[in-house]
Amino acid sequence: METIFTEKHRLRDAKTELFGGELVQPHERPSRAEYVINRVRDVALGPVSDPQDFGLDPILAIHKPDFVEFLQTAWNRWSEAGFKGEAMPTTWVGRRMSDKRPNFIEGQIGYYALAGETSLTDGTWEAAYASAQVALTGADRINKGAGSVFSLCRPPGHHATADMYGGYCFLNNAAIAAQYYLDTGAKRVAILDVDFHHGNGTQDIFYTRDDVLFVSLHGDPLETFPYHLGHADETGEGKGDGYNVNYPMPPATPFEIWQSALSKGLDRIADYGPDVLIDSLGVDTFENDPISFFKLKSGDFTTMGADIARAGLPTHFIMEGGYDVEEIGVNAVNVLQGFISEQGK
Ligand code: SP5
Ligand code: ZN
Repeated sequence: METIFTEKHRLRDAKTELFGGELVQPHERPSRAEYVINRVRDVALGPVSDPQDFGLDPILAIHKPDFVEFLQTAWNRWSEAGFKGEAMPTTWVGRRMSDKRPNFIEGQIGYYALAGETSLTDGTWEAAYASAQVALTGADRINKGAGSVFSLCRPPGHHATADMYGGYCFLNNAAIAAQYYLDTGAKRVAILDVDFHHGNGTQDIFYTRDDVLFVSLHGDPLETFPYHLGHADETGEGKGDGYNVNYPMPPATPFEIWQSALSKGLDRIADYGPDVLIDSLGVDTFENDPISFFKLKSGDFTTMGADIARAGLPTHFIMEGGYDVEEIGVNAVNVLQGFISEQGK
């Protein structure tokens, strides 16, 4: 399997994450991608290629122009305003408040942030842009006939909505890739999100549409981030009714339970009959992940990959979360190796 990767991910190197009332080193840090690419190379998974540049248009097919311009300019406007630290929100659009966009950068951050842990910094836009190109280049490979591809995206994307950032995400790489498939001839795309956290951004982007099926397995949002979306009764709206499927699961969920939800999700995807399957691949379901509460073991990720391969679809793996530990490389690549060995059968 080919991996698409760029060192430009390093441009996203925030010093701060607001965590438990302290500013800590971010869990979403450059070493994550290094662990994964090193493992890809150690096991000789396949070639590693730089992304091509597909420009802004496929990004603007998902994200609102004012939001993209905000991401492009936020850091300079924040530092020019004289603030000393990294840029983070101190206000939100609370219930029954106005959705008028403020002029001053401090208010705009509150307007565009969906969570407060994700600091904006110099280089964040450049890294997020490059990460989206990594996803788009993977989509181009599938369009040219590859049976599978791994877009080693960093920063991740699935929490970003059309016009909000947060949860360590700025541009929704999986959504951008899905739209690109539709705009280049696909009729239906399925997104299977196996990150520990609910993919609220991806759900929101496609919630009223039937050309993208969104299936997510995640920690119950009553107990964990992103807290305010991801319940089982969110099934889509209008034309999208029935095309959003959530499997929230409680603390300490072991692989056996998780795998039975995966099996149901894969059945729904098979009924849908997509042209391509995107897998939002977070490995923060791991038992030792520092911010999550599922109990998957390293070997379970191999089984997961094999289960996904049995869907028999062109499959585009897009990296999402998974934190702090060296096993992130082993676990992510275990999914890909499990996929390949099942495909070879
Ligand atoms: C892409 C992705 O996985 N984003 C996750 C963003 C999570 N941000 C909030 C983290 C808050 C963690 N609280 C942990 C409590 C541990 N006991
Ligand atoms: Zn996650």
